[in-house]
Amino acid sequence: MCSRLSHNNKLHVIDSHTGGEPTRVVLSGGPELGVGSLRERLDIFRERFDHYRSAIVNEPRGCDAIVGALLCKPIDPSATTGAIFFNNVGFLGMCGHGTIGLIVTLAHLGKIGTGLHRIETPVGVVEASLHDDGRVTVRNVASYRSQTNRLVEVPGFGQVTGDIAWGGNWFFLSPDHRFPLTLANVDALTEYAWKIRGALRAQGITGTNGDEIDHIELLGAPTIPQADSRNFVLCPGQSYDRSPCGTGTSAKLACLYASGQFTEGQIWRQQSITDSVFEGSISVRNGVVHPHITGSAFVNAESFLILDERDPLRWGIGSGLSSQTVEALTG
Ligand code: PYC
Repeated sequence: MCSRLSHNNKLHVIDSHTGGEPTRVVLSGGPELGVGSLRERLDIFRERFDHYRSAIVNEPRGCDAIVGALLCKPIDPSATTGAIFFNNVGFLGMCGHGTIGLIVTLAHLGKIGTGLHRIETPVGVVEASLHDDGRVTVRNVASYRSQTNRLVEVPGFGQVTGDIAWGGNWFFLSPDHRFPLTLANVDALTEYAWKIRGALRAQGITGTNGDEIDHIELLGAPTIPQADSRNFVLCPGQSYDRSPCGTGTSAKLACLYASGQFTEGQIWRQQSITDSVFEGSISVRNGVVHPHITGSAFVNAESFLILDERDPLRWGIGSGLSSQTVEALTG
């Protein structure tokens, strides 16, 4: 049978996981997004090439938990690379576990060594240090709490209180939940967190500038002695973060700092629902908090994704795109 695959139908990817949460780095074969700012390139990706996002992370090649990272040429010459992060339903401003996975992937390829690296993202430049022991510390974007003890009326659950904070994504952080934060309760936690998210949207409760709060972080006591807290984070596509969530841990650190419970020099150990742990600390300049998140990632696959023109599901299940629509979008 003759093959109808051309060079453009293949994407070279490397998969890794950071504390259980998968990252798929696209090295080549992704959409051509031009040379604008990372924010402009993200807009082009979203408006014209969303089918690539779906093809890369959705079934049948991916799963709901995978975060994709498209490598882009950075504008800032001091940056090692640019990266646009995306998931099963859309795009992320920043991704902590994904940045750790990206750094470990670049090291696996021999493209970087230990030391400090700058990564340009649509929400700003983040710095990441690769340590001798293979761990990575991400110095995240400036993070802050925008609302404290905000009440939301959640259908079926009543009033729930939480803080609203930015850690590179918007989070509603709440210690209010009826279910122990264990893997056995993932379905109940998912349903509860999803209802909180819906209630926030319905009641017009947003981040700064009306941004949607699309991550829900439930917090509780740790179950391992080396941790300070355990979390369950529900991501925008209704999948839970297997890692302690880099941006979620950043949002938590911003809240702790704002309430005077955490300062420079301290370490916060955040346990995830799968028991992986991130270490967090902060640096503060003129009142602006930058969280530093340390974790480990492991490369677990290197492959080519094949977009076979004969495959009716080549753009992923749920992309909702016919091949005619894709042709119209891409010209
Ligand atoms: O680690 O920041 C993170 C993250 C966001 C969504 C999934 N992981």
